[in-house]
Amino acid sequence: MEINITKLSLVELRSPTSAGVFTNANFPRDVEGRTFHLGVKQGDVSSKILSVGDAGRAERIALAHLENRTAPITSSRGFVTHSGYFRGVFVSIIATGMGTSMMDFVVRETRAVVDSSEKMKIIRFGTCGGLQDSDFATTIVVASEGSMLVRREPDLVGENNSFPYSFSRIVPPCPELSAALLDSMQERTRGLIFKSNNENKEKNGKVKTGLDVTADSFYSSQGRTSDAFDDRNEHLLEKLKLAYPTARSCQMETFQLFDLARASLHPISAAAACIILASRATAGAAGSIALKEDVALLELCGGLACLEALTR
Ligand code: R1P
Repeated sequence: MEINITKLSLVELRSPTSAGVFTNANFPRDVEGRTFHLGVKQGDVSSKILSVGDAGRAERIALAHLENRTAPITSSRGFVTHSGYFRGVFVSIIATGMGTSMMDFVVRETRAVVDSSEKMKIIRFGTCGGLQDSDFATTIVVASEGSMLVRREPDLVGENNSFPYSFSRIVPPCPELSAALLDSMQERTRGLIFKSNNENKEKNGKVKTGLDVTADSFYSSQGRTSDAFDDRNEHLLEKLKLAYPTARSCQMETFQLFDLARASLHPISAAAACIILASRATAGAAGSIALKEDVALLELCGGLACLEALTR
């Protein structure tokens, strides 16, 4: 079949989830009010949102804990919005994908379709690397101390020994929501039986608080070295720990959530927790990598804790 591409507008090609015609270049929506990237409109999304990176995690938590679910809204940009009722309260679980830009879309486009008079609560529940020697993989880190951003700065590449990374200021979570999340997380993960590291049973699934580090790359700005790129990051983790001794988790979205919640002119409360998948501090030692069965258990129990904190 021959397709005459000139008959289709570029916008139609980019927006298979929607009616296809977008207005307003400043904040594009289709004629029914759906946003350009998440494909959601007013009424689709709750003011209480659980954001997770992984689409499978979002679906598992939604299937396990939500009742009277509406059909998931899948956008062509990789977002999936699940909505339903948790203990009688309408909530949404959004598969956000990875990185600060994806979190930016989630926060701005959901804020745009939730009534501006309504206060929003957003919790991120992700996975991360562990930065403290004392933390086993499967530890859950609640970012009670806030989050800071590590950015790769191409303009700083200069002489041989230059360090092309910047460290931002710290942005705190909403203290009340973060305290509620910590409380529920401790409650819901107490007494779990893990498959891994039976000799160190008591170190698995601990809930701890600390400072989160959000990086703009999984590789360079998280200190993963490479023979294939000129990253100049061999001393990144060491510098980070010197500057931020309580840094505990390293992942890719939380800072953006906290910073947009701070900047939002219509109120958003934000908090975050992450499961340590691998310890960057004790790489190679016993307990430094989580088993997938243990992560699956923590996803469901931790997801429940997040929903409880959102709906308290
Ligand atoms: C990288 O593997 C991804 O995993 C972490 C990081 O923040 C990044 O998104 O979180 P999620 O498991 O929520 O995606």
